[in-house]
Amino acid sequence: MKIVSAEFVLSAYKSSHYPNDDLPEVVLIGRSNVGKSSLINSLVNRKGLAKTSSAPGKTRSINFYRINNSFYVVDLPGFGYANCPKKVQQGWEKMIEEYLECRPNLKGVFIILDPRRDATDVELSLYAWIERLSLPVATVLTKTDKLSRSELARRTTIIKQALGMEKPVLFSSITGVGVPELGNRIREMTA
Ligand SMILES: Nc1nc2c(ncn2[C@@H]2O[C@H](COP(=O)(O)OP(=O)(O)OP(=O)(O)O)[C@@H](O)[C@H]2O)c(=O)[nH]1
Ligand SMILES: [Mg+2]
Repeated sequence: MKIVSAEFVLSAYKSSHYPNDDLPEVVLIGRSNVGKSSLINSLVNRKGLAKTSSAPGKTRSINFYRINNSFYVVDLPGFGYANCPKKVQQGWEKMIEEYLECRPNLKGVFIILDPRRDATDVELSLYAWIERLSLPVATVLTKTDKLSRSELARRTTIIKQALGMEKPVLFSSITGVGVPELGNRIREMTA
């Protein structure tokens, strides 16, 4: 996909704040620090468009990025951030739930995983939930630059089996591997 334009549009904390237009959206969901915001920057080749941090819990609102004036990529706060006060995490969960369940523009979900970590019950229930909502779903394994080729193949098989998913997109924000495939998957979902 050729990126002609990419812009941050707004941050939302509830549905009344979401963009008021009919463009299709895809959303990124995954653990805190897994690389969701970095993935947006790589996709559009713009360092710093989405704010990233080595400390988990950087993204705290639902952030809408409009690409090529034809679709949105939506960045969510990560879940499972250990040092996060319970009340704050519960607030994020409510926010994410409201978005996933009540957004007609939403055309597909990308679940982002770090292949070095096993998928947990949280990811499993996320898959089940998205299936219940009848939303198309794809998986992205990010930070693949951190693993050797053989280790990545081994870990990919384990995670695929645990989640029973289709072929994941193997991605790295550092090397740019997976950017074209991610673009293709987004285009399929938003077409
Ligand atoms: N080596 C490597 N590091 C990455 C990659 N993607 C992200 N990172 C690093 O991982 C850290 C977290 O990245 P973010 O993009 O902020 O992660 P996030 O999922 O948006 O985190 P939250 O906003 O807290 O949910 C940063 O230090 C990034 O530089 C990658 O593909 N490879
Ligand atoms: Mg983030």
